Amino acid sequence: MTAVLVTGALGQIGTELTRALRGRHGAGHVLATGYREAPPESSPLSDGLYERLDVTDHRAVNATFVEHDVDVVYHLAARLSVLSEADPQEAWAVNMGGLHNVLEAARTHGVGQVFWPSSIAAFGPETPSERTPQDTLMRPTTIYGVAKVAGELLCDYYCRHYGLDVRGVRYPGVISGATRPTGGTTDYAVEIFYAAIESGCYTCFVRADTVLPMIYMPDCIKAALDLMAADRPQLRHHNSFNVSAMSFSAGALAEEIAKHVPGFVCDFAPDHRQAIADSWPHSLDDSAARAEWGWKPRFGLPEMTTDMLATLRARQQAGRL
Ligand code: AKB
Repeated sequence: MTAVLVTGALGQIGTELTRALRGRHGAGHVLATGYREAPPESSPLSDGLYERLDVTDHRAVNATFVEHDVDVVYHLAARLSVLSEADPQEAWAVNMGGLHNVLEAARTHGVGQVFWPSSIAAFGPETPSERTPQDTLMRPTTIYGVAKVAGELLCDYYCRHYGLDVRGVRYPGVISGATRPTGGTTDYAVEIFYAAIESGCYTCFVRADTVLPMIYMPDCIKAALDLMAADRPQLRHHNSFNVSAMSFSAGALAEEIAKHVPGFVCDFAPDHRQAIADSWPHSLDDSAARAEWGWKPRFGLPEMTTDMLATLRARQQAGRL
């Protein structure tokens, strides 16, 4: 019997969240699903159940819930911001259509809990950009952000109208050393580490003074698991908590890496992704998450940088970078 379903399990967050969930519940109780036929043989997910699942196909989503007796869902399948801008129609189908299919299946099959991540992309250029409040003006300008705001409202509706226990956080850019992100604006904050290790130089696609909120993967996973474990009556917001861990400019990140990688050189050649980055906040006020379910991150810029470089160097030495 499977109790926990993860969609988008082969993605940056999905890979590590699935591993954490399997550590807690046992590999046989966590079904990893993704758009690909199967995880690569080297994937850390090859130790447990995996099925192909297209979240835009509502019949397939329903069949998965029935067949595996799903009780808890972590719905991560999505196109990130840059890929979404390249094909807004497909992005809407996957990001909104997929969420709607999962919420409907959860409602009709009496699922206990759903986790769905929103993002800093839910905010827009008119949002206060320093210590962005939990409840504030949104008005994003990307299709990815529009789907995040609509998704937050849809989750609120399912929570209020059907009593479905849907929870989620607004993730900042996520930095991690196991699976590379694809198609996101904050990908530079991950690519820069690989480049530092592999070649000692990087050309960053946003300006040096671009400041964005970021979170390291262990804190990203902790946020999801802590929120899902919180007592429901304590939650006032449910599905769109700001979570903050660190905020830094691309230039400051390059300088921090250079402390560990002598001679590291970073150039800056902003492209079309700069406009997306400029529409997002610099830092978040996460006092609601701290007050309602005890959110507290462990990693700041120096700790994250040290850990990322150690992780990637270990992978490089093992020939698995
Ligand atoms: C992206 O850059 O698209 C994502 C996000 C901030 O949601 N990492």
